[in-house]
Amino acid sequence: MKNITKTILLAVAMLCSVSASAQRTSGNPLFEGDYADPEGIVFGKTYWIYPTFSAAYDDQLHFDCFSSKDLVKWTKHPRIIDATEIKWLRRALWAPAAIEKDGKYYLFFGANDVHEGEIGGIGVAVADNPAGPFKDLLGKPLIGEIVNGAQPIDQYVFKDKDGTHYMYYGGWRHCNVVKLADDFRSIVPFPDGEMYKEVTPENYVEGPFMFIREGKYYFMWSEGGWTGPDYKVAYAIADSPFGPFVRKDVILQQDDKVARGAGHHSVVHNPRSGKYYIIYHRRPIDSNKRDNRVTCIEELHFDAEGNILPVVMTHEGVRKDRL
Ligand code: FUB
Repeated sequence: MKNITKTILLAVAMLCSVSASAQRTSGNPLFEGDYADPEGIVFGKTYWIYPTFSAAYDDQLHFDCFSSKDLVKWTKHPRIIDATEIKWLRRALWAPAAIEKDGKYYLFFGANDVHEGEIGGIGVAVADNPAGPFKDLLGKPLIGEIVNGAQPIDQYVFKDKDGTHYMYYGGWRHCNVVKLADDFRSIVPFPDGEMYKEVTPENYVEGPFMFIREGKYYFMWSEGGWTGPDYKVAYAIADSPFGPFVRKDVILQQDDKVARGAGHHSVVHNPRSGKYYIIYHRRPIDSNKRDNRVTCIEELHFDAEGNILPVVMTHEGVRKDRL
């Protein structure tokens, strides 16, 4: 009897320690459900992730978002905006990009998988809270035309060192940068009068992202096809937000032991711990379903010269890291 009790106690202790250690890392995926194109951002002491709801185009009519204090425990905020608010949305609500300005939260998004002559493109919504509810700011696209061959999707809004807001965007293998007006209601000309500058790097397909580290501009993007296994993330380092963006290397790609179709990412930085994280989507190794894309996280490492080291995809994710 004594031995049985001892065995039971040992088993309980082992279970407790497994669950305690499981809580020490985020695990991958970070949360349940098919979510792609995750845009991570820090607002105050909270991490936020704004992803695409990954489903058939006709069913992509809303966004959910997620928040966390420590990267491990995530809270879902359902339906932060949907088709009842964006009157011109028909389908394919894609790749949100959030930014805070003057106490308001702005959510840029792509809608309708727009082609020449159709209504759709990049829109913008605003809220008093990062979890919404977001209101369509314009009631129409901010950019609805196809310029330099770039489909108006996959925008990333970047605040430069001098406070200027630029928006990088583009699908179909072309990337443009535009300058946003102070109220985010329009785009304004660059000093040379141009409205759109093409900054497409070699092999670029979609999903641009930018961050500054130690004074350098890290420009990143996705290559390959998002529906297949060969999706990947590459990057360049530049001295200016306009490039030139000379492709350095691929840093994230499929791993036959872990997952395929890894790409469309973002990067968050914790200024307190100094750590950088890449948040990206991938398709589980045992899945061939196009929309079975899940949101994952890994720590991003740099070498002494500032180059980004290849990302190792894991099932464990990252450890707790409070802001
Ligand atoms: O999720 C919809 C589309 O898939 C995105 O806009 C692309 O970047 C690709 O990830």
